[in-house]
Amino acid sequence: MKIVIVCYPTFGGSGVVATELGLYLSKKGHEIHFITYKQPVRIQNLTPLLHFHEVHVPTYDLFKYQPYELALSSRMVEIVKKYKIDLLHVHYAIPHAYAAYMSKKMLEDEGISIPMITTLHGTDITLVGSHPFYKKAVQFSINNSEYVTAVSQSLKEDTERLFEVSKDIRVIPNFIDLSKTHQRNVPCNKDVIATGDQFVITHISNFRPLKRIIDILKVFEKVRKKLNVKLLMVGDGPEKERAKWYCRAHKLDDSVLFLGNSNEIDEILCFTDLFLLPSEQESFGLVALEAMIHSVPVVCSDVGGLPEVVENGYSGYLCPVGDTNAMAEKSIYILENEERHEQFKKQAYECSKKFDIKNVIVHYENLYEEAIKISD
Ligand code: GMT
Repeated sequence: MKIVIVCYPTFGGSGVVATELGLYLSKKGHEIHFITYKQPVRIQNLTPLLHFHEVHVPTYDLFKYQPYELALSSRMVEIVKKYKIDLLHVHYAIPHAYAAYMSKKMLEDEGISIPMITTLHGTDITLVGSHPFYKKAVQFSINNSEYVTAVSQSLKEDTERLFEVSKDIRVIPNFIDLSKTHQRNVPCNKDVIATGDQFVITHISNFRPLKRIIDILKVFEKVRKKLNVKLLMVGDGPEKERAKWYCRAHKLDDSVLFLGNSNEIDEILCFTDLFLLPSEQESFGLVALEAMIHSVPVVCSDVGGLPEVVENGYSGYLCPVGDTNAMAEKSIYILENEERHEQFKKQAYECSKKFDIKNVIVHYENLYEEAIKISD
């Protein structure tokens, strides 16, 4: 099949999922065309089956806001015609689903019929999409997609609660390429970060307010009273400065490291002993799965899709949002006993296996085939 994938090219979960999906599909022999404003961060090499088409938005003084979706939909029309594309798969509803619908209509005008699939990732629904300024347009694009998928049952239910949806939303969970992680053979040098007997606790995110960054530091402070620990804060975003300030004020500077955005997530997770994700909302929590694949137990909040990813008391613990005491208690419980820690590590890895891309990809391929068939 010849498929266009539209996504955000950044470190965010939706972009990572879309990129990994495209990479895997191209390895399976499908022709994949990414259309976005920058080459996605996880794509290093383009091949005859893996293309990237940049969307340029020239600046023009009259515009206060540059019309990205206009440029994107025109680019989609151009690529569909040039490469005889079979299907559009857009990740993240805003503005991708809207732009895809426009390109679909423009193509119809030229006698070309093309199906579109929209995959909802979370914030496009729960945080931004349901805002009155966007709601109508998001609802319209969801209802006019041939198929709509959500990355968790929880996100499907949120979408049905927040929008008037006339489509049956299919749940296709996020995934991880287990074989790729095994092949990578990453160096696992814990001693560059921590002393021999120190536990490494890690958090990775875009440091937006919904990640509850200060909760991480509060949990860490409590754990530090009992155990020799170091905290790695990976990523960048609006809450980072406040977090640094908190560390200074609470004299945590010597045991908290802020690493910024990183392409070395596998290397970092390889020597991590525990992962913290106390988010206010998380429709799936891809980063929790990325930790688990590296045998890292996860202590997180009991929200959204996280209970579908992390098994309470098995691959980690789910605690009420904001309950930093419970999160600290569970973290200490996992780490303080070596045998127990080993058990949790093994179980975290076991749990991650059900999200192997090999098991998930077939759901997308089947959906693509159905969509192409109905639009013929
Ligand atoms: O979590 C973020 O802030 C990034 C966001 C995104 O759109 O990239 O992540 C969302 O999509 C991910 C991939 O499907 C999910 O794993 C995240 O849980 C989801 N974030 C939220 O729901 C807050």
